[in-house]
Amino acid sequence: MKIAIVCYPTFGGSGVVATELGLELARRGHEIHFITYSQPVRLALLNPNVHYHEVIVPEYPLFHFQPYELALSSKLVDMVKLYKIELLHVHYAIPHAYAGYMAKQMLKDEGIDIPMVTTLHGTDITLVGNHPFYKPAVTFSINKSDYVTSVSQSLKDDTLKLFNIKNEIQVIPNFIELNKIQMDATIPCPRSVMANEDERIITHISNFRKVKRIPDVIKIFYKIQKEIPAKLMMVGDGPEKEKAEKMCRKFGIQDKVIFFGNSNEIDRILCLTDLFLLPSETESFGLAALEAMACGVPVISSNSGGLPEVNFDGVSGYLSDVGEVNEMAKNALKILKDDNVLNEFKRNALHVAENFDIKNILPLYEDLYLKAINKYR
Ligand code: GMT
Repeated sequence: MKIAIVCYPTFGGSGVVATELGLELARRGHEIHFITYSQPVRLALLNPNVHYHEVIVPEYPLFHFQPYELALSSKLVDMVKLYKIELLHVHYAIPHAYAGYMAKQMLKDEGIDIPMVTTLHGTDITLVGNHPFYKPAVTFSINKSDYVTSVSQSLKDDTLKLFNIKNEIQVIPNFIELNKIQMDATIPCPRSVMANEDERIITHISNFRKVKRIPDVIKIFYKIQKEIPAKLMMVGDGPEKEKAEKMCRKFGIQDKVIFFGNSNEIDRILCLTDLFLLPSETESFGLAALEAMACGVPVISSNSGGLPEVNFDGVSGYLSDVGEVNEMAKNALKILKDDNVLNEFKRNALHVAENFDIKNILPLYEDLYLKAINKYR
């Protein structure tokens, strides 16, 4: 199949999922065209089936806001015609589903009819898409998509609750590539670079937006390190990072917390990690938690959104109500204080992650694409 994938190229989960999906489809022989405004961070181009087309938005003094949707839909039209693309798969409704629908209409005008699949990822529904300024356009473009998928049951429920949706929504959960992670695990993982032998290593990875409750991460770690020797690795960048750095100074724990910024070496960081923290306000899925679990790292998370579908309470980690930092710290210590308990949680985390192996999830997308393409033949 010839598929165009539209996504955000940044470190956000939706871009990561879209990129990994495209790369695996390409490995399976499909021709994949990534169409976005810069090269996706995890995109490896060394595959003859993988193409990347940059959307350029020319500047003009009249534009206060650059018309990205316009440039994206025009690029989609051009690439569909040039490469005879058979299907559009847009990740994150805003503005991709809207631009995709416009492209479909323009193509239809020229006698080319192709299907569009929209995957909802989370904040496009729960935080941003739900805003009255966007809601009519988001509702319209979800209803006009040929097929709609959401990354968790919880996100599907939220979408149906918040929008007037007439379309079916199929849940296709996010995934990890266990094979690759297991291959990487054979590379030596020198813990001594980050911590002393007696210290536990705790990690948080995100885009440091408010929704991630970064201050809770610091508070939980503060309580943990009062009881046991520990280090915290903070990976990622975003608006809440500076606040977190200041908090660490205020709590006098700056020597125990390492801020890495954005990283392309997530597997290398997770192989050093004993416990992952994700106390988010809301999380449609929590790909970062799944990536941790796939590396055998248990997770302390909030129980909001789709997190209970990924992290199993008392098995792969623990879940608490949003903001319950005392309970989260107590649960973290339950896991970290005893080597045997920690090892059992590590095994369980990997075991739960196995359900989300790309081998199980990718065929769901392939089947959907086939169904959509056949419908248009
Ligand atoms: O985590 C983020 O804020 C990034 C956001 C995105 O734009 O990609 O992530 C959302 O999609 C991910 C991939 O499907 C999910 O794993 C995240 O849970 C979801 N984030 C939220 O719902 C806050």
